[in-house]
Amino acid sequence: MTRSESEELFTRAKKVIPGGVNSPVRAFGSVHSAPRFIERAEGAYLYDVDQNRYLDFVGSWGPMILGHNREEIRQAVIEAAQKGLSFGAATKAEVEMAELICSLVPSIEMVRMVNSGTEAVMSAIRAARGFTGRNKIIKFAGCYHGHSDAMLVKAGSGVMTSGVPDSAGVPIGCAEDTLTAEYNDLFSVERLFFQHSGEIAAVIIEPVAANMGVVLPKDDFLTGLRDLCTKHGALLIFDEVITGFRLGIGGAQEYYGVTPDLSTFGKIIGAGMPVGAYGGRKDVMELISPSGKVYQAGTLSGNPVAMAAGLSQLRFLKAHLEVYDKLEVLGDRLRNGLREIAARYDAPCTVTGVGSLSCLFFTRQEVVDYQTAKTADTQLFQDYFLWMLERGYYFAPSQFEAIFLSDAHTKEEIDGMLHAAEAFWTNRK
Ligand code: KE4
Repeated sequence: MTRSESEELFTRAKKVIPGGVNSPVRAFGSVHSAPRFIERAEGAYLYDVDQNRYLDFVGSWGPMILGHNREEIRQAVIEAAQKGLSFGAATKAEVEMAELICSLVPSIEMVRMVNSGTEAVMSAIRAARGFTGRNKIIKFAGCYHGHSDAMLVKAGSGVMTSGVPDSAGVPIGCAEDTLTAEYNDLFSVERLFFQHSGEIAAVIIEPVAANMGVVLPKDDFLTGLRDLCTKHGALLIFDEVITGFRLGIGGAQEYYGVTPDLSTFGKIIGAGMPVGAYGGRKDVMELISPSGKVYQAGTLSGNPVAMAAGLSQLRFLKAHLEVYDKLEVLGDRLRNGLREIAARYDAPCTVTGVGSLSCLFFTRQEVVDYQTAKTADTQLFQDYFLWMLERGYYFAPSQFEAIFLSDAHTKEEIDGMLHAAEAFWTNRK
């Protein structure tokens, strides 16, 4: 594969954009390579500026559940754009989007559109703090909820239960109200509720963690969180920016049968356009300005072109629920195929996932939380990633991300990828 145009663009980019990219993971830093600059995408494929074609297992990190450049969605965007790009005023499309989300996700009684998952999480946390009058938030090690200050926090030292900044520029004052628990460890949550009784506004979790690789909730973990939040008067926030409308039309909360008080969304509801949303209980959401005392705003929130894209994708999914059955079949084919290869070659791999979300961890350990996820051999991941990229398979350039499938992928393409994956191990013997 030639890379000259991508390499030239990356050289130029690094002079005028921090790290040469507008989001860090795109820089290919953790695989010690240079990013491929993508020119266009169609169905399940990406095409880079050097005319290389890749089968895409990132899907723009989640939005492209129906594949790239879907005709219905492109036409909806063009039609909306012909009427103008933004009015800064109320539009019908925003009402239709809110009504559709409320109809598809039973826990959502009211919803506010924003422009990213980060903004959705930041706003949901402010709503929880405003509703409860409490300051502290519990998050989980390994879960990512966007880059708002309160979420860029890691666990303090053993004795300290308060958070410490996980990024420069985050004041300790923003971090100390964020507490960190361990995924799939209800006791680590119960202990924080005991230590900070009456102080915890909310627990926020990715109901299926997809930012430390993919880690599934153990039986009763999510119901246990639900019970603890109810018992202690805290709100349960499901960050469904990835899982929303991906695990099913009702997201992870429908798939696992657990009802959060608030949920955050992004990605799929924008179909690739910049969209986020947060919503849930009416008694909480009515506190959001202008109906209540919790301020939140946005120039482009509910943008008509973005709404047209998101409405088109959600309406298609609602009308074609069989897409989720297909994604389950394709996901099982991918996961079982990778497991069979690992068994044949005694490869140090663990495969996780559900539906169209998967992860190939390069570790023999069962991965149930951040500590076990971190046992993965990232050098081996890098070798595998580059082997697959050179053969036209585009995965997330980090061990701690997800493999995303779409309605545009086929069994034959999954099998082709598995063939290349097997060759990686044959070649290493
Ligand atoms: P955005 O602000 O990037 O739209 O959403 C933040 C966010 C919130 N919650 C969850 C569960 C998320 O996964 C994300 C963002 N996901 C990453 C992929 N792991 C976005 C990719 C990137 O940062 O470039």
